Amino acid sequence: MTVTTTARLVLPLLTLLASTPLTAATAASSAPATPTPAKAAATAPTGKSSKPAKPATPATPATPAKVPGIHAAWLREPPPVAYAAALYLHLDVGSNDDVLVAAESPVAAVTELHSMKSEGGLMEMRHVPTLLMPAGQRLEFAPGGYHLMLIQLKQPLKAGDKVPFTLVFAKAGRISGVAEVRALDAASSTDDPHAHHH
Ligand SMILES: [Cu+2]
Repeated sequence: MTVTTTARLVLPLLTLLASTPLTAATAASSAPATPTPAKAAATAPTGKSSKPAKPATPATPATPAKVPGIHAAWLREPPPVAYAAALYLHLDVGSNDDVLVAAESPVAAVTELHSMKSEGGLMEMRHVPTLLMPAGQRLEFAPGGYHLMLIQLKQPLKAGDKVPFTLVFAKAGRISGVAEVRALDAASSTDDPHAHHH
């Protein structure tokens, strides 16, 4: 069971490691995820009891697991005829490792997770089906790196509009956010490959 889970996570992890633009603000605390308590001796000595039998420890729930948090989500106002637009955000992963498995937005027919990197002088975008989210980290989806690709926009998006979207995690489930559409300024318009057809 553990093995298959690990195997399932390895691929996205490699994807994560291979793509540098996604910066994790927090240094990875490489503490083992599940500290294994020393196992009690298999055979309890019958003679002397080392500890008084205690009633089961009351279920003091540890601090509730922190779910992923979405911050500072935005996208650049796309040209009126744009087919697609890139949405950026910061993501605090929460207290569990998780895997981002899907994204949705009502303003687009399809929403995909994309990576972007420069290859031979060209910015190349890739569809990333799933992405490992290491516990406790803040991941930055920013221009030039990871983004949510809103494909086949159903409506024009204007500066000031709020665009609802949802990220779907393997463990945490659906987490929704709202991205603000920011004005397309001349300085940044030329470096945005999303301004053109996908
Ligand atoms: Cu894209």
